[in-house]
Amino acid sequence: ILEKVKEVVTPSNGAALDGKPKSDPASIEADVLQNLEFTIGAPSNKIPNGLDDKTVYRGVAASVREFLIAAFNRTQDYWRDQDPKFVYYLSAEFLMGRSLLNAVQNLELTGPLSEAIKKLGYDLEDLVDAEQNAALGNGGLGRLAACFIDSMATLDLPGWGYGIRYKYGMFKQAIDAKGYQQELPDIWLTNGNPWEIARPEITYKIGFYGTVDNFKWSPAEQVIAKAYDNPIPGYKTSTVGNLRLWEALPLCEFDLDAFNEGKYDKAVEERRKAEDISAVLYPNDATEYGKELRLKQQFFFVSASIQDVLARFKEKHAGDWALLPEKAIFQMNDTHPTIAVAELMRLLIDQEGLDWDTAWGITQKTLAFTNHTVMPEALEKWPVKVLGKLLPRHLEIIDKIDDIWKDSLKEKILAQIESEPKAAPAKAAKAAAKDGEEEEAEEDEEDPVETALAKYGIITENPWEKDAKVINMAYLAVVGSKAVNGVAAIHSEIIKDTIFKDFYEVMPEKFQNKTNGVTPRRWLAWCNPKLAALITETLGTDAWINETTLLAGLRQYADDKAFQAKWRTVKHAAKEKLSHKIKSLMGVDLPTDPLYDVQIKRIHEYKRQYLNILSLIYRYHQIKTASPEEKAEMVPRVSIFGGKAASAYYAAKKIVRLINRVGAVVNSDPDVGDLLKIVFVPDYNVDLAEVLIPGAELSQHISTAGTEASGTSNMKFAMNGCLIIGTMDGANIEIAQETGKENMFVFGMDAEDVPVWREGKRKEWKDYDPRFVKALDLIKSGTFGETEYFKDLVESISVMNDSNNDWFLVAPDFTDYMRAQDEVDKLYADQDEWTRRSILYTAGSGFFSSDRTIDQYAKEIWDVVPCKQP
Ligand code: F58
Repeated sequence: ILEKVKEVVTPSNGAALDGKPKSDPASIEADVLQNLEFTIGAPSNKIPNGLDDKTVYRGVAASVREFLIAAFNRTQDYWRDQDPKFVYYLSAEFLMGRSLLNAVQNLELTGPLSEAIKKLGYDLEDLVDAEQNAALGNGGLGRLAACFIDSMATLDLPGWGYGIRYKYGMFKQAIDAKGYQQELPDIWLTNGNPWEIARPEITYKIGFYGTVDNFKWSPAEQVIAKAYDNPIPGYKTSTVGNLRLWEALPLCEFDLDAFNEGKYDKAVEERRKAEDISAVLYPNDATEYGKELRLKQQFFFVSASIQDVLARFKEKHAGDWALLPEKAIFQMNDTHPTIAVAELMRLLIDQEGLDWDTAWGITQKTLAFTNHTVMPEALEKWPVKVLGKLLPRHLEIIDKIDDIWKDSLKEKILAQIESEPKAAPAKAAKAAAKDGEEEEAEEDEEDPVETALAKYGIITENPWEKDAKVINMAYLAVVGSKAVNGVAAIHSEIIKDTIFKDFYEVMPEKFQNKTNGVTPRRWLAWCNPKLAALITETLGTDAWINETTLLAGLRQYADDKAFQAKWRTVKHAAKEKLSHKIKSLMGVDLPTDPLYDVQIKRIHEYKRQYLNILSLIYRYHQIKTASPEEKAEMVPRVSIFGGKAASAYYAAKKIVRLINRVGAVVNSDPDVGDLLKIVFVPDYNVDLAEVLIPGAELSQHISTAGTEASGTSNMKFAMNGCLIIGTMDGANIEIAQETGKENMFVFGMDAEDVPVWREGKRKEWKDYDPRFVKALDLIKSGTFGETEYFKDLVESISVMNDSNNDWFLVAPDFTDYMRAQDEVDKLYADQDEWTRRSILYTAGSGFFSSDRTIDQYAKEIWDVVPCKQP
């Protein structure tokens, strides 16, 4: 019987029995055929060449999955046996994109697999397009998490990602005929997900609501978290890491009694309520219900993940809790997982019986926190009312953490005040004397100790609601963590000066910088194969794919005319691919001679797509009014936009519409011809980025200085030899350092001047650039239609009053932006110089590999070392 079973269930390449699948083309071909027939159940009369690409993709994915699982099992067995310290990357988002090509490339199977697929009558490239995008993330933060787990595996670092297996990921964006953004659900799991392994045996109970009696929490509602593992292959290593995502399920699947009473809704109510938790990526939080659901999601995945880690720890080290910080570190990706501080405390105290101090000591060594933004709306503050209702025991714990934390500061603060020169001791004495008295109206008359303590409060007054308190989750994370980091050098400085100023002053040692990075596998080697091949040929090795600092070796060829010509040829091929992609998606014909200028990122006022489109409106006006001679001098340009606006973000949605309206007018104007094309590519996502980035020649990273924490697409563009026009913001600054500031089109106010401007000059400034005024006039006069609709958008940057204040400095930065754009045009006319710079961008991009970032996290925060199978 066993022999028979082996015959039937063993993949023909012998994966399951020998532990290592056979990777020659013939074995892979046989295995794909077997998977098509037995795993997918494709009609046998159509195998091999009567099938559609989607079906063949599923058969191929099933085969690649065998390779992944074989190596995954070996890695995880080895790690279990070696018991190294692990990092657990807690993130509400992992924006993975597609997996097939990445897995095949990382596993070094591309050659034999392509050959096998060809023999079957198909093409690997076509199959790649049949895969759904795994879009379990909003933007940069989620994609960063995906790059990080790729690097962790490549560096053999014992580590797992932990998150939520959303049923619906990031909404799909459609642009309707009038230019409006429409949101459609992202139903990505319909055809199954071959890259995951369901673990019905790995489940945890997660409680909500209920009461606390003498520190004992009795939840009123419970759901099950079920694990799904997603193997993450490293490159040039046998290590395959893991991304474990949780699905929410009901304790009781179906209430048969209710059903028998004819109450179908009630019979499935519990299931529906539970499934809501892992249903949608960041549900609308405009309503009370939405808010609570979001907190539920956060607690759900955090609790399941910590319970999971503690369960494994207990298997090995039962009772030896002091060892936990030597075996595990949780990195909290922004504030979304920060309920972990209270949950780890609860599990250690209530479940494992540790005393408060021991638990707190362990917690503070086992958690670390990354901040990704200084935008106040994105720094989560949960109303005490909401959190206390959903997680009453956690509120108690947070309350106590807050008290102990403030108490611990009292002495330090008093000492600080006393050590301040002259006036300070008097103040302190006055404060001491006043103890217990009512506060004076005047601020400098207040008790300085109390005043100082108030600003450290984790639980504070709600600025938007009287007599209501909120929990500042970022503060909770800072207090509960061993390290806090920003994501680019400037950002890490800004957080020390602004949002965490007071915390930095009392514990400077906690604050670090970890400049973001991106995986050079997906974002150069795999998405731009021709450029990658040229780099490998030039450097004489492909070792740069893991050692990106080797890219610096390209510098010596930057002036070499023959090399420049080769570089231009491969860059042009990527442009052609992009042009084809846009043709197939939108039916628009784009010429490939003009400069390809790309701005792709979430649509946000601070990212200033508005500035870009205004300059294009002016460019359009110039074309319309130019003489034939002047036209002949102009540098033709294709401007490509892409990005999603949050569904409730009114201004961002108007900007999307404006771009689309301007595009419609410009592209159909016969006076313009090929001098300017403006396209908005709908549904910007990871797989589009993989075509847009290699094809771009200029990319725009033009946020108001001090607002973009880092940016990561800027790094991807730089790696692919795309020049940057940008402000001195986020990682642009470091990219300028690495590639030479003189090679970047830098413009605009810098981060120090922006607050000064906002405070002062803005009020009396009237010095609008005539070109800016002209561009706005064209919108106002109806050139692009919908004057009424665009009215408030126009006024938001041109009429100063209480609601309009051009907070992101579109008007004052416009003139310098136009100067930088003129420089762009001028330089593009000099193709040798342009190409030289392009080469220098790639050569200077080595620092921006996420391998470097992760290596720094591992050494400077996590204390996790590589653990590679011999
Ligand atoms: C981004 N944040 C930063 N947040 O804006 C960007 O500068 C940085 O490079 C990147 O993180 C990685 O560090 C970001 O993407 C989000 O997507 C939020 C997720 C939760 C809802 C609100 C947006």
